[in-house]
Amino acid sequence: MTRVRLTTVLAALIIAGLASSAFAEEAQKPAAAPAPGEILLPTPSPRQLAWQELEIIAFAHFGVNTFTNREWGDGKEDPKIFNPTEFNARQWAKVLKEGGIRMLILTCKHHDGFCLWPSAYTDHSVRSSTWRDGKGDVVKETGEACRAEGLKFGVYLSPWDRHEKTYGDSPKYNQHFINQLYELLQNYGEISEVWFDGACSEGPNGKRQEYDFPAFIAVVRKCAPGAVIFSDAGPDVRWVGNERGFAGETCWSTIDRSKVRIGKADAKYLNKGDPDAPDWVPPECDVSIRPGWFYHPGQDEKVKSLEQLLDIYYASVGRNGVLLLNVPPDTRGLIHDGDAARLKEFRKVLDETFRTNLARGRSAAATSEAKDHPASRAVDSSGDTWWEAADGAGDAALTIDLGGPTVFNVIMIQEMITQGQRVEEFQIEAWDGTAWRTIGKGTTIGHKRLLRGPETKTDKVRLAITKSRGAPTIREFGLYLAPALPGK
Ligand code: FUL
Repeated sequence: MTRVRLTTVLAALIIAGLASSAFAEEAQKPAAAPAPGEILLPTPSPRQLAWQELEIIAFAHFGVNTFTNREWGDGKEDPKIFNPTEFNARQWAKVLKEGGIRMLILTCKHHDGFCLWPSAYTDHSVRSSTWRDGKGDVVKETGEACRAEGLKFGVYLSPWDRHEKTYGDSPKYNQHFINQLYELLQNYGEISEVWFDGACSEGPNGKRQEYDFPAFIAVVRKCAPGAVIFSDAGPDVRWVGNERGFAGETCWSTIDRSKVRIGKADAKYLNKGDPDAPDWVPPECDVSIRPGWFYHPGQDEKVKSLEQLLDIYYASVGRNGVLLLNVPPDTRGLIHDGDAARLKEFRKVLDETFRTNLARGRSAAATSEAKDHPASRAVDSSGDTWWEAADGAGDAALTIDLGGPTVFNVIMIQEMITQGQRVEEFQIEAWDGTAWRTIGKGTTIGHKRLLRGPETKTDKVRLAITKSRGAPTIREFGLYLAPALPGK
């Protein structure tokens, strides 16, 4: 929590529901009541901050569906069909690393119940497959490959299990799921994210399974305290409300978790977040590089274009989210050449775009400055420092003198989110020699806000924050010149 003095909003708006929490184990210590004219803003935990810095992470959907050419298996698949001919997790990790991706989340068990590790709690796993005479372990090799290439490793364990016969007998299946969680979290090195899908159904007994999410979360906290937990309702990171990879134009890192039901979430609420809510649960934007989540040979020509990937990047990372891009391995157990080549192109454009911050080290001035947080801190390329307007200044501007005519077409703004998310409305102006001309407008900023536009040539740029909960904090401000895309 961070305290801010208000000038533009009423304290009562924010403080409502502060202590509410969907999961008791996560409940925050009650904060001291704010002084009149002050509000308390939620702030991220260290594990949430580390996750947000990753910016682009990957999903690998791999399992029996890869071999049946389906998206959802029914649990009746013969495990023998799982037989990748050239399985090489190191190739996945290398391709992803070259794409600038910082973590890989593997579908250790999808809805069909087939386990990519030799679980002691079911026969429906790699142990019963043809692959390596049943002696292989995809989770082990993938975790090791990630570590060898410097990637973090995360696990997707589907609560919905269409194979397991105890599914629907709620207490029994919850214990089964917990047993499998323990296996994954205790035997495969450091796990940095655990992904809980909300899908739910009836089991063979005709009863609907009731998942014990608080118990699942407690196991993760115990075995992998550094891991962020994903679900519709967090507790650490939330679904963005669509599978297209787009966060809302307005995107708050906060939601009220007690209002979100996992598997039945209000997608619009998750897409935008909720400025008046008590829980810091930023959005993770999942999308596949192909139409399907699993590999289908018929989709080899349907890998997303460079333009589509860039649109997704600007609408996810550029709107305060983390991009979770699915790159599904094929029946050989390799990432297909087409997907690998596209990732390389994508990375090349991002590297070229963000190599040189044209505002870096330029002279900066602000309408007001808090002690120790002068305007220059917004252009010093340090992630640890920030410009902050003087206490209570909810309407503030930062002006950068570029030292001569400068051309750019991408603007980057970051708030110092350790201080909470504050900015509600801003505009960017360029000096045209006689007056300030507005070249971009937006609402929230959060960890990162990117605006793309036509090329602007100017020698002075101003970030005017027109509405904010307390004094705005700007960690970094950047101007970039993105290259023209091939063929454009
Ligand atoms: C969904 C699942 O049903 C899809 O198969 C996929 O795993 C996606 C990421 O989540 O809810």
